[in-house]
Amino acid sequence: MTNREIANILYEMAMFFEMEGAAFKPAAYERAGQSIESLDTELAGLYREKGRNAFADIPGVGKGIADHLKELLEKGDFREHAALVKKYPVKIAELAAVQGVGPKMIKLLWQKLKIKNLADLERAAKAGKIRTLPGLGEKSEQKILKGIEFLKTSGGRKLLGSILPEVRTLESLVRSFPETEEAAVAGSIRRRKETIGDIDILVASSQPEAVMQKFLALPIISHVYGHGQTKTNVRLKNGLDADLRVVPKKSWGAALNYFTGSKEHNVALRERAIKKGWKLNEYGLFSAKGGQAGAKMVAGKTEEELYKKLGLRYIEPELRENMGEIEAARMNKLPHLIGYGDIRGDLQVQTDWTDGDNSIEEMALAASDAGLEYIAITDHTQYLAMTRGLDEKKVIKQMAEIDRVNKKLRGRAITCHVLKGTECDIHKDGSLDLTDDVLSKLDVVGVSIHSYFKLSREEQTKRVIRAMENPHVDIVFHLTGRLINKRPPVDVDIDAIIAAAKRTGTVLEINASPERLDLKDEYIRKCVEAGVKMTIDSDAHAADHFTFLEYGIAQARRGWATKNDIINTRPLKDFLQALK
Ligand code: DGT
Ligand code: CA
Ligand code: CA
Ligand code: ZN
Repeated sequence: MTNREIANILYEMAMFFEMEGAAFKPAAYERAGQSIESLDTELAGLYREKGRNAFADIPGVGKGIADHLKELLEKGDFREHAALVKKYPVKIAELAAVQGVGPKMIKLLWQKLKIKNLADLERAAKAGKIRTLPGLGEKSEQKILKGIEFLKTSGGRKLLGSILPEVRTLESLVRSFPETEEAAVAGSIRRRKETIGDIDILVASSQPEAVMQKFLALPIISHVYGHGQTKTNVRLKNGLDADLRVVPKKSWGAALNYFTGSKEHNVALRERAIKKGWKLNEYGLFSAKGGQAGAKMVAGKTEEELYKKLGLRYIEPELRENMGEIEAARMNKLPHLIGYGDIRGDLQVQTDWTDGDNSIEEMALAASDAGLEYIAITDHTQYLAMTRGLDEKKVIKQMAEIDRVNKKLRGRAITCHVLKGTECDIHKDGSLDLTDDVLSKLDVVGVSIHSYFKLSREEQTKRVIRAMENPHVDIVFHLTGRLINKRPPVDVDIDAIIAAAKRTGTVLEINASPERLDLKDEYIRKCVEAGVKMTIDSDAHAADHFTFLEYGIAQARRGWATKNDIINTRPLKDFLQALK
C-alpha cells in the first residue's frame, strides 16, 4: 500500500465524517492524510521495520488514527472504515471530483435517490431529478451536468499553452531563492505534452527547508495538501496542482531525469541499468556491488553524464516516451530535432478582413517584431459566412492591399515580407471555395475543413485528397480539425492522406494553436518517415499570437521532426520553391 493510497483512505474517512456531521474529525483525518502523503519514505516499509514507532513522528497522527493505520497496513482495511463503507456504499471520491459536489450533497444524493457513482449522478441530473431535492434547483442540476462534462472531456488536464507562461514565472521565482542552486520544471511540461496533469518543480539545494518555506510563502498558492522536508504538494490559484522536490546537487541529473519521465521512459532506462549490473533511481546511478551500504555512485550529477554512462546519446525531453528513442540513442540514430529558433515564416495568419483582431499591416509589424522573415495572410473564404469569409472579388482586393503594405514596410526598412494567401474552405465533396483562376494568383494556398466533421472515414479521406489534387493547393491546414478537450478529430485514413501528400507534393501543416496542435505527434512521425514536408503555423488571429509557434515546434519535436522536414525554416525563396 503506497502513501497516496493510505492518504486517500484517510481523506475518504474525513468525507464520511462530514456526511455524519461529526465535529473535528473531518479536519483531523484530512490533516493526517496530508502528512502521510508528503512523507519522504513509504509508510508500509517503515512500519515493517519499526512497528508502531513508525507513526510516532507523523504530524496529526494520534493514538486513534495510529490504531487504524496498524490495522490498515496489516489487514488492508480497518473496522471503522469498513463500517462506514457499508453504511454509504458510494464512490465518494468519484462524486466529490465533480465541481460543486461535496460530502453533504453526496449523502443527500444517496439517501434520496440512491446515487452511488458518477453514472448514476449523470442519469439523475439528465432526468431532472436533482432539482426535486431539498435545497437544490435547476441551476444546481445544470452545474452538476457541466462539471461531469468537464471531467469527462479533460480528465482535469490543462492545455500546455494555457499554463506555460505562468509556469515559467513560477520557475524563475523559485530559481531566485538564495538557497536554490538549480531549478527546473520537470514532468510532462518539460516533455511539452499537449495537456498537463500537474506541475513538477525540482530544486537542487543543501538547505531544503529554507526552499520549502519560501515556496510555501508564494502568493500564487491557494492550498497546501502537505509538506515534508524534501517534498511539498500544493494547489495553485490557477487550479493546477504543483509538486516541489528538493534534492542535493550531486543527485541533480538523476532527479531531473526521474521527474521528467515519462514513467515508461524511466522504466526502460532502469532496465538498461540493471542489465549493466547497476541500479538507477532518483538519487543516481549506483554500482550494486556490496549491497545497499557498499553502493557506489557511478553517475547522476547531470543528465548528460547519466545517459553517457548508460551507453546512450543524450535524449531530448520531448522524445522521452519509450517510443524507440532509447534504441535510437544506443545506435546513434536520434534525429537532430528542429530547434526552437528555427522558424523563419508563418503561413497561416488571419486579419480583420475576417475573424482576426488586427489589420494586415499590424500583423506584419508584429511578425517582424517576433523575428519572422515572412508571413502569409490567409483569411477565411465565403463558405464561412460567420467569419465574413472572402469571395473572389475581396481576395483580389486584399492582394492589392498586401502590395501596398509590402511597399510601406520596405520604405521603413522592415524586412518581413507579406505573402498573398488564403485559408480556402474545402466543400463537402472536396471542391474548393474559390475558383482556380483566383487560387492561381496567390503565393500560398492553404485549404481546410470547417464543416461536415462527421463524414465516414472513406468520404472524409476522399474529400481531403480531392482538394490536395488541385494543382494550386500548397498546404492542408489543421488536417483533423480537432480541438483538444472540446471536439474530436475528423475520421481520416492518415496513411492514405500521407501517400497523397507525397504523390501530389502537398505540404501538411502542424497547427501551433494550443488547442489544435494538429497534426498530432504520431502523424508527424509518419510524415517524417514518408518524407512528406510540413509547415509550422501559428494560426494567429491577433498580433500577440505569434508566440504560439513555440508550441508547434514542441509538437514537431515530439514527432521526431528535423529542420529539413519543416519547410518554413527555409529562407523565403527556398520556401516558395518547396511548394507545388
Ligand atoms: P502529468 O502530470 O499527468 O501531465 O504527467 P507527468 O509525466 O508529469 O507525471 P507525474 O506528474 O505523475 O510524475 C512526474 C514524473 O515522475 C513522471 O513523468 C515520471 C516520474 N514518476 C512518477 N511516478 C512514477 C513511477 O511510479 N515510476 C517511475 N519510474 N517514474 C515515476
Ligand atoms: Ca506532472
Ligand atoms: Ca506530479
Ligand atoms: Zn479563423
